[in-house]
Amino acid sequence: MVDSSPRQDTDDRRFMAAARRLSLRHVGLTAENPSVGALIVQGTGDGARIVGRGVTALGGRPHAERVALAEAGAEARGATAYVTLEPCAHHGRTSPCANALVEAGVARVVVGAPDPDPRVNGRGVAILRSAGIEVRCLDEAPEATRAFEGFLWRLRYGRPFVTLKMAVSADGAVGRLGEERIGISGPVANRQVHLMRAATDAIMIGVGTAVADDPLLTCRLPGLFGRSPTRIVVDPQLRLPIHAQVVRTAGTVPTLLASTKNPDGAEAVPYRRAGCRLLRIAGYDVDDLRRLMHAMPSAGVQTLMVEGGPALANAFLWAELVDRIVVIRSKVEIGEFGIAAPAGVLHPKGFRLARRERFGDDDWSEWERIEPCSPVSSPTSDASPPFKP
Ligand code: AOF
Ligand code: ZN
Repeated sequence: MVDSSPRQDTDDRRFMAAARRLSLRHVGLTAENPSVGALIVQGTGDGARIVGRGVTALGGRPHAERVALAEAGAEARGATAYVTLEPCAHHGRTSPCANALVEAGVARVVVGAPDPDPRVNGRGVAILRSAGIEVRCLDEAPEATRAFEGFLWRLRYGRPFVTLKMAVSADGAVGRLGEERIGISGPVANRQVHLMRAATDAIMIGVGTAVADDPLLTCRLPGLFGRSPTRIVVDPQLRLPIHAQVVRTAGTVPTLLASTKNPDGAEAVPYRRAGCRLLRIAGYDVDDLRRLMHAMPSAGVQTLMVEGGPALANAFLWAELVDRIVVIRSKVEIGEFGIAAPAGVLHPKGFRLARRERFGDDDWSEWERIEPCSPVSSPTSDASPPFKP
C-alpha cells in the first residue's frame, strides 16, 4: 500500500464512500456482473472536483470506469480515479478497464476491493502500476463489498450470499399454529423488506409457508414492482396449490419450484403451464439444501433472501449457509399457540451485530457472519437431519 497523507486519506475515504453510494443504484440490475461505482476526481481537498461518474450499466456492460471516463473526457488526465472494485484486466466486448484508465492518463487510482475473478485477480492493479500509475488499495471494510457480495460469494464459495429474514413477536414467536399469516412486523419495516427484495436476485420459502400464508413475495413499493425477485418455493412433493398466488402470477414474476419430482413428469405439467420452472432436488436433507445452493448461480441467483418458515430457517442455519440475519422484533404479542422463533435467530452465534435501526415500532437488527464460510464446497457426507419445508 502506498502511504498517503492524512489529507489525502480523508479525500480517498470520502470519494470512495461516494463511489459506493453510486454503485448501489444498479445492485440487482447488472446480471452476474457486480455493480461497481467509479468517480474521476480532479484536484484535492476543497479544490476537488468530480469530473466523471459511472456505475456498471444495466445488464452489466459497459463497466463503471468506461462510463466515468466517457464523462470526464480530457479532464481525466492527471486525475484520481476511485473504483469500488479493482479495474478489470480481461478482454471482453471491450479492452480492459485498467488499460482504459492508463490510456486516459489518470495519475492515481484508489481501489475499494480486489476482484477475485480469475481473469482479473491482481492483474488490474499490476497493469496500472506497470504504467507508472500510483495505486492505493483501501483496507477492505465490510461495507466495501456490500454492493457486490453476491458476486464475491459466487466466485469464492460457488453459492449465493444468503440473508435470512425473520419477523419475531415480543414473546419470541414467528406465527400462530393453525392460523394464516399474522402481521408481526409493522408497515415501516415491511417497506424496508420490500426494498431488500428489490435488490435481491431471489426469495426462498418452504412449501409450508407457501400453503399457510399464500404470500405473493413481490416488491410492492410504488414503481418497483418490476424489480420483484425470482420466487423459489422448496416443495419436494409438489403440494403447492395450483391456485397459490405465486403460481398464478408465475407468468409475470419468475417462479421456481425445487422438487424431487421429475420436471418433465405429469405432476409438473400444471405448474409448468402456469409459467413455473422446476428445479430437481434429490431429497430434502441439509446436504440437498447445500447442493441446491450450489445450483443457484447457474439459475442466475447470486443473492438470496430466505423469508419463510422456521423449519427452512433452521435448515439454513444448521447447514451454515446463512451470511446475514435480519431480525425484526415487534411489540405484537402472539400468546398461546405461538410458533417459536429458531434459537439461532434470537441469539445468533458466530454473527456480529452490524446494524441496528428502529423502523416504526419495530426494532431491526442485522447480524453478519464472523467466520468466513467454508471454501467452494461440495456437500458433506456427514449424516444431517432432514428438514421439513
Ligand atoms: C470492472 N468494472 O464495472 C465491473 C467489472 O463479462 P464481462 O466482460 O463484463 O466481465 C465481467 C467481469 O468483470 C466480472 O466477473 C468482474 O470481474 C468484472 N466486473 N469490472 O472493471 C465494472 N462490473
Ligand atoms: Zn472493466
